[in-house]
This record gives sequence, structure tokens and C-alpha cells, in this order.
Amino acid sequence: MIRIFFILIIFSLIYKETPLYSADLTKQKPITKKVYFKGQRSTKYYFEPSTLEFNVGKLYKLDLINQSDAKHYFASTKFSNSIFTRKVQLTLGEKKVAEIKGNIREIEVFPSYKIEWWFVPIKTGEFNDLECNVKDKNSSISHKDMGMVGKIIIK
Ligand SMILES: [Cu+2]
Repeated sequence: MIRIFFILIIFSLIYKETPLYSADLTKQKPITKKVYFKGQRSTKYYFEPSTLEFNVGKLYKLDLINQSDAKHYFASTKFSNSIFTRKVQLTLGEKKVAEIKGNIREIEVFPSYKIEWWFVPIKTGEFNDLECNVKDKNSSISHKDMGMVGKIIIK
């Protein structure tokens, strides 16, 4: 009888050590980062901060917040090729409106709105291609040429 108990205990210990589950990096508690789109027509548009840093393997919720008078793109091909997107989420106030899933290359946000990009960086690198290619309504100069550029670092 005692021997059977002993065997059962051994079995239960072996079971515990065997990884029968699989780790899902997208189910972590997210780290929130914010980037603001700022500026004014005919003068200057910019990302604040203009340098963003992330770590491989962590789940991030990046809030893209447009506080300016124009629509803007958050676009970096190299960055989007180095992450796994869990979702892009639209909320109005506290209310969830939509979740978009799949590969995302760029996001456009309209004035006074915010969108959340949930992702896990999967490759390290330094990317200097963050930019907004919208053209200024008055001058037709691209926001990129007005200063709306940035750098993303994945460590
Ligand atoms: Cu812009």
C-alpha cells in the first residue's frame, strides 16, 4: 500500500515537470507606452517621443494619441516586420469599439482620437523609418518633411 502511494507521488512530480502547456507571450500583462502626434498646420508636426524603445518577448500596448489638427500615419515597415501583432484596439472613452487582428503595417489616426496597438517584438534592431506621409493641407509638404519622423529600437 505504502509503495503504491510512493509511486503515485513520484508520478505526480514527473507530471508537474513535464511541459504539457505551451507558453503564449501574447497573454502577458501589457506594458503601456504612449506616443503623441503633435503640431499645427503649416508649421510643424512631430511624434512625441520621437524615439521608442521596446524589448523582445514582452507584450506592449502602444497608445497612438493624436492631439493635433490633422490626421497622421504611424508607419515603419521595419518595425512592423519585427513584431507580432496581437490586435489593434479602438476604444471610445472606456468603451471598446473594435479589435483588428492580423499583420498591421501602418496605422492612421484622426484628430483627437486614440488607438491601441498590442504587439510582442520578435526581432531586435534599430529602425529609422518611422514617418508620416500625410501632406500638409496648406503647403502640400509631407509631414515627414515637416519633422514627423522617428526611431524605434527593439532590444
Ligand atoms: Cu502626419
